[in-house]
Amino acid sequence: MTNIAWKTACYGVTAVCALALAQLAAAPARAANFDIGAIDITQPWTRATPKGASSAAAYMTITNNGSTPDRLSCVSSEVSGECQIHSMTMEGGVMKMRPVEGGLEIKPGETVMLKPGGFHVMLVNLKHPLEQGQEVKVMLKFEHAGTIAVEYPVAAIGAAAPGAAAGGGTMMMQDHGGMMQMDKH
Ligand SMILES: [Cu+2]
Repeated sequence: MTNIAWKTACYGVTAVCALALAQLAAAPARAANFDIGAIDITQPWTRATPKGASSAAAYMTITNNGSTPDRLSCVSSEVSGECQIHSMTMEGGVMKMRPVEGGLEIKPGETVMLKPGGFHVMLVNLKHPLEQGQEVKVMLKFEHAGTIAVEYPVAAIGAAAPGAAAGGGTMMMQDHGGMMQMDKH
């Protein structure tokens, strides 16, 4: 494994994003689906944050089963002062994050995965660290489908995926059954 010191431009909240990309750990995971209108949200998850971190990223898979495009924005979360939808792109060897203007478009029939290294929900100005095994409630707004509260189970610090033994070849667990019961409380 290479341990790359990612550089991010995240409006002054770089610490967690950088750490999250660089660190590797196994993650517990539970799976829950959230539906509103034509929008189907699966496998929401986030990660525990190191002490002093000011932000965290949350992830999920979103499918638009409708016939019109929809747009995702983040309204609020119970653990942070603010929340935003960010994109992440590699530019000249540097990872850059920025808010998605006007919301993240999800086209009819399209599935968009928010995941490390890509789109994510950015929880800015954390009120307290996120702890593994907890759940974080976030209010999301879809322009057409409406507003929905989604619960994000908190995986280990630096986890690359929910329920995965993290690393370069990350394996996403498809099975929502017994394999995923790895939480330790
Ligand atoms: Cu971000």
